[in-house]
Amino acid sequence: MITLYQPPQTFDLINISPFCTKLETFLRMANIPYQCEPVSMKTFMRAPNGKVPWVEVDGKAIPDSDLIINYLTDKYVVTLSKGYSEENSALLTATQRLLEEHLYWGIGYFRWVETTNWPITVLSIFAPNMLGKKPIGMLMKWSSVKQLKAHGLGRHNAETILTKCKQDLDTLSAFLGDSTYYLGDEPGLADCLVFGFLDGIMHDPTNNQLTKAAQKYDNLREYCERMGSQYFPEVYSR
Ligand SMILES: N[C@@H](CCC(=O)N[C@@H](CS)C(=O)NCC(=O)O)C(=O)O
Repeated sequence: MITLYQPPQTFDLINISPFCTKLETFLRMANIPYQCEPVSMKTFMRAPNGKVPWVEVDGKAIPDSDLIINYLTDKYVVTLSKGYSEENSALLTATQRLLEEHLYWGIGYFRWVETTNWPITVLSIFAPNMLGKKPIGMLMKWSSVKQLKAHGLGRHNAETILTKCKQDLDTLSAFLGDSTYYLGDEPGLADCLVFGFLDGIMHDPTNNQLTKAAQKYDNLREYCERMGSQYFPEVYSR
């Protein structure tokens, strides 16, 4: 059985980490059995790259949502990306870079920096009964500010960052159009990715400016509800 190490499900979010939601959506879409292990400070020491998610499978610890998906795709002969044309595969890569290398940092900025609600983000990361959340949370906020500055996006003001993030949302919305799924009529790997990020933005417990901006895109909001109801009914039937 695969053990998936990630933050626990909290509030209305599937997971505070979009990479974890992406991976868990993949596991469910591909019908791969797994068990979740909510990450604690003790287990986090075992994270191979110092990041979530990671999995233990076949006696190995594997980090990185993409590496894990590739490993499991080979192991279980998953066909979720097999039907994509060359053009759609290219679109998937471009969308992945947009989400993981740009919009992700916007999510972080509005969760940790722009809002006074950032302690709520801390509550979404750890199990409710975990001790020492406050100092660890402050350390995580400090680290997020530092990483955002290093990335570069965090050097702009909130208005500019929001404008840049809205360009990403415009792009996702235009690609999705009125399709049921991101790259066609059938659910596929691209949906694990896009849904992972949209759930994190739409249901961010800090209800920040980016969340409010995203909720104005009817097709993205409806897509998120559709995917959530299909793959995470226990969270979306709230
Ligand atoms: N490329 C990795 C990215 C994972 C990642 O950035 N995880 C974040 C949470 S969303 C993390 O663990 N950050 C902790 C840190 O940077 O200290 C993947 O696809 O899994």
